[in-house]
Amino acid sequence: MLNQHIASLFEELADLLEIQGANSFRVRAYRNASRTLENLSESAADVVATTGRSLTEFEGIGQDLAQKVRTIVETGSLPQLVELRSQVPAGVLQMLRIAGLGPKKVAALFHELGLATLADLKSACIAGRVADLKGFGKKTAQTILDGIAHAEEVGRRMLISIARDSAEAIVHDLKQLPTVSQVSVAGSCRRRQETCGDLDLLAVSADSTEAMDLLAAHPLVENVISRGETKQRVRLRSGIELDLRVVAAESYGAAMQYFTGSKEHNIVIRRRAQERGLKLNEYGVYRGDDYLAGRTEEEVYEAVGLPFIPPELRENRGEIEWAEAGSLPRLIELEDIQGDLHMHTTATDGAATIREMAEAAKARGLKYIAITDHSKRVTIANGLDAARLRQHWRDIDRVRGEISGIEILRGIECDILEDATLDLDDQVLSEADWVIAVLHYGLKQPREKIMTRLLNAIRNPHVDAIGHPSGRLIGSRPPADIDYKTFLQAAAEHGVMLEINSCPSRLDLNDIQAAAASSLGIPIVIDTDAHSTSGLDDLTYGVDQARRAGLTKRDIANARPWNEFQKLLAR
Ligand code: DGT
Ligand code: CA
Ligand code: CA
Repeated sequence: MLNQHIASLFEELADLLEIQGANSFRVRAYRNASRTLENLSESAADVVATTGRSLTEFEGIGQDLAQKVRTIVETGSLPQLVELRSQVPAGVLQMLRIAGLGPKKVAALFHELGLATLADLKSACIAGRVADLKGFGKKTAQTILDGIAHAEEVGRRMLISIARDSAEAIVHDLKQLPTVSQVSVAGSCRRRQETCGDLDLLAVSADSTEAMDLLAAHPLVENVISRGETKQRVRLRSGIELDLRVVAAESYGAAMQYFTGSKEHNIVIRRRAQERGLKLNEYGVYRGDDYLAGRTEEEVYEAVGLPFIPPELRENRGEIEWAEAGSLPRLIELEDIQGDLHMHTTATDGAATIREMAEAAKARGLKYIAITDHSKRVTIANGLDAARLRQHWRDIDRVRGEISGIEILRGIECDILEDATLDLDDQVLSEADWVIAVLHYGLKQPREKIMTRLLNAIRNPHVDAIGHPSGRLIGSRPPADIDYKTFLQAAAEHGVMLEINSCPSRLDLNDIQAAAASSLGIPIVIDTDAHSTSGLDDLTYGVDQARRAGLTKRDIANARPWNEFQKLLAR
């Protein structure tokens, strides 16, 4: 069981307690516990289950909490949570995610108006019942309606991070059943798309009833939508739906190939089968009525004359031609990454100190990092002016002297202001080891303005990289209007690196832009933009995005060893 999963149960507990009007001290204790668990360097479940050590040795975890974690690890849930869930409907919890609604307001909507779902809430807003409620008013009712509309729009797809966490937790638990011999995620989640519409799981099991019963009772599952002999569809508490299909062992590879998709990729693969006089479906590869293959995906691809194609490439964007020609790229892997060049500390809006970030990076096997706190324009994050930045760099120097085995660059994430100048002057930028320039404000400016800003930053001799170029937040903020052809040409010409920001709501550059950038020889840096030590774990999402772009170790600047990265930087 993942720490994140345990943390989310505590977070849910805090939400439920707050809606029930519990005292704020208790609520805060659970929220703190949730954060502590997320930042834990070891698996809480392993500590509890295999080492016999007590969790109380970790900071911020007392007796009571350690006992609760143990109960979760051993039983999958908490009696207290089950009790609260029976009192507060899931729809009420979903209201918390609507902009403008906190636990107090949600409690009023639930207890005083009896609203239990988003649909209830919407009709009550339209009917004027919400505006009439004490402490609400017409304006709040309208904000809630707008929030619901937005939630309906983005709620249909979920970020890959949430998709992966849910899928992997359920896969892990299904694997524990002795009757389940194989189980894996398929669909867009396996292809590592930025967002997933629903989750698709496949299993081989001697007893499908047992697998389906486990899923029906799983702590992440809200309710069962439908259940047949071999297929079950459930709704998760996060709102997303999941299909579990139980297939025969000889069909597992064919089903994985079919349900991984994409549809566009599968159409071409099926056509190749037909051209060879074969029939390909989710059960196997057939000649006439004779079963030829289907136990593994490798077999299926081999039957159509191709090597195995990594799921991240299956979008019919050239991967079949590469496979045919034997020139599939050896995709970058998480283990290839040597450094992380974008992260924050308590100097601005990060949760950990320079030292904690460096130690955490080192513990993850990284050989070099850049500390890149915000520049002064970002006032809400307590951005640094030149004087504070120079002091911050002295602090970094001190930590450098104290920790061995990891290089720490004195960096800055410098805003490209709305008037196209940089937020800090050239003198101070010239003293940095590493400068990432970014757009944060004025993202809605017209294309020419945006381009002037980006091109000015690229031409500045002190700028090493452009971070999260489009500034988008998936599902909530649209990207800036960039002319990528001009942008990429300028970056290539001036030797400026471009970032794939690994934050799951950013993933910026996206896959197509990253492929285009790399094809021009621009070194790509995959950064986490971590704001806490656990944020360093987001690297995996950036690596997945790079894999979808078809990139290899050679294409990624921070996959190079320190001495080679240094040379690249000196250019
Ligand atoms: P999503 O859920 O919207 O993020 O995207 P996917 O790719 O997971 O799509 P989904 O869940 O509808 O179906 C999973 C895979 O199953 C899909 O990638 C390809 C395969 N599949 C589903 N329906 C069809 C179909 O009508 N024709 C073909 N060729 N394949 C299909
Ligand atoms: Ca899907
Ligand atoms: Ca599906």
